[in-house]
Amino acid sequence: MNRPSLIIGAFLAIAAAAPFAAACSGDDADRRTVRIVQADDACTPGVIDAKAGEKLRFEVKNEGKKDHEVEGIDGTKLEELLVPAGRTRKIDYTVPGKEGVSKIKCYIPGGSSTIIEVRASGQAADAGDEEEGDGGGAGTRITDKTPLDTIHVRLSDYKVEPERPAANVSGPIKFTAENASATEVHELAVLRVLPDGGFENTGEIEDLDPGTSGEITLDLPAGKYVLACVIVPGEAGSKVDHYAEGMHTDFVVP
Ligand SMILES: [Cu+2]
Repeated sequence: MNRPSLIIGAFLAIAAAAPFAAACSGDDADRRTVRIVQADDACTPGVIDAKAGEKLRFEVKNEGKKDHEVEGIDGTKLEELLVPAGRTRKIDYTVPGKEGVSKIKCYIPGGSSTIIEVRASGQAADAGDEEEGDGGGAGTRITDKTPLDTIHVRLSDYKVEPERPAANVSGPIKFTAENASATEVHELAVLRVLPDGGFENTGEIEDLDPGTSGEITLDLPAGKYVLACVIVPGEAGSKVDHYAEGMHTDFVVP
């Protein structure tokens, strides 16, 4: 082989390898940024159009005076994200690899809520490693440490009733929740009260069908908490806001 063809050969090898390298390692570069703006009465936009399998980066800007949360609901794999008043936070989301609608709840616990629909259309941009929602736990303080205390909580229409109003200790605390309702899906969210009066959603036992139970262990610092069901209209087939209906109760971690 003479020299010019060697150079051409090397060039072709690089040209062929480049898109592959981008697909493997350029995760940040090929994410499309989608801005979500939170005001105290609603979040916008209400609909996000995307391609099946598309990689998105939500840039969530809270222009309100209250802390907001965003999280995936009804099987959408998006962890809770707390956005304090006046701040912007980013979170990555990969659209499921087939056509359909994923729901994201943008809300103030006990306040306004918007369900944002991510509408996936067309062929998968990158079919493959999507995961199905499992209705399991999610949250920021989930731990696999051995719990130091266990709190049993009864959920009904529309009450949250822990067996005790306080834990015995701070640290890893296991919550078990039973949904005693005959008809409604409920969940248990452990909300930590922040100095500004907002909430951090430390973890949830999500989407408990009537008559079912679940558990979660959370590593909790001392402080004031609220045990709540934060299902909003349009989530899990509900027509009402469960927190507003009374599904919240104060709880203390000493
Ligand atoms: Cu509920």
